[in-house]
Amino acid sequence: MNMALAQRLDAQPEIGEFLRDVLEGLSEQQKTLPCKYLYDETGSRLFEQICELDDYYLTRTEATIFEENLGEMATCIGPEALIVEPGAGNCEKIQPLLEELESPSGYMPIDISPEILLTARDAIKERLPQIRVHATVGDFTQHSAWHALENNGGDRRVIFFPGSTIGNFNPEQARALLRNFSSHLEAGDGLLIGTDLVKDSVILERAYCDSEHVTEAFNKNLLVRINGELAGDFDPNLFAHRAFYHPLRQRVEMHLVSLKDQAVHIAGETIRFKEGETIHTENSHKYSLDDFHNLLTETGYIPQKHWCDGRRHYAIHYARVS
Ligand code: AVJ
Repeated sequence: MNMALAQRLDAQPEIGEFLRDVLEGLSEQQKTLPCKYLYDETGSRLFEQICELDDYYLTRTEATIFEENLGEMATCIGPEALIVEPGAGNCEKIQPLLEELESPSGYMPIDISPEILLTARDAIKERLPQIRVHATVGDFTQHSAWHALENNGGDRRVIFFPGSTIGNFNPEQARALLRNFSSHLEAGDGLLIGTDLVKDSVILERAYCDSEHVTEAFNKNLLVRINGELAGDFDPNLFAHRAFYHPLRQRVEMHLVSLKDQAVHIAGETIRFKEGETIHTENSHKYSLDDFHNLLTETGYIPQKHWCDGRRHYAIHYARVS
């Protein structure tokens, strides 16, 4: 970022984190935008639509693994656990497990989207009125989002982190995040986590470049959001959605490709794009069972058990804090 802009941002902290992150990301050599900003209200709804797509096997496969193994998972977790769900979104995935668990002591969803989270909290209160729900609005990668957990002394805590959300983090960040999770837990507490597995790149690419173009709309919504919230003038039609599997990095990368040389303005700043230049908007890392097992062991856990679908496309792991 140039000095003048850095100084302006420092002088006006109220411009906000979103603008700062956007201008910083777009001034890098490989332009990039943090993927957490994909999930505003529209983005969260588009992501829910992605989960229904035939091409997007992840959500459906994970749901099947849950359905088939709920009993075993509940046994691993044990009675009277407080379930904490970072990035809970619509809080739908946890419900069958909450019903299966023996007298869970509570449920604590954490999410950056207050609209979705508060609707979800009400839905849970209706379906499972006996369960204490503490919804926390916040970014679970920030320390402040975890404050509520500190007042929950006695209970055994289990972090529920489904959906392959861990895939959004590069290996170094994933290590930091898992360590951060275990730092909020005590020995014997648990982690139930879903990971997408390494597989044929055709299947992977179809999941992120779906034939109904919902992922394209999801990706471009980031530009629409910048236009609306930060006085940007992106023309989403002048960018193309691109998603590809990078076998060495073991991840699907999502980009927006500029279709011509162009200049875009955001909050008075000018950002230039060359034809073919991309904004890197998301990573979705894929793991082998061994990779993930090692990652858990390195970050303070003892893997207890994992469950896969028949095609070995996806895995759910249960680990205890060591
Ligand atoms: C929410 C991170 C699991 O990486 O599969 C789906 C997000 N992006 N399609 C994923 C996503 C494009 C998704 N996660």
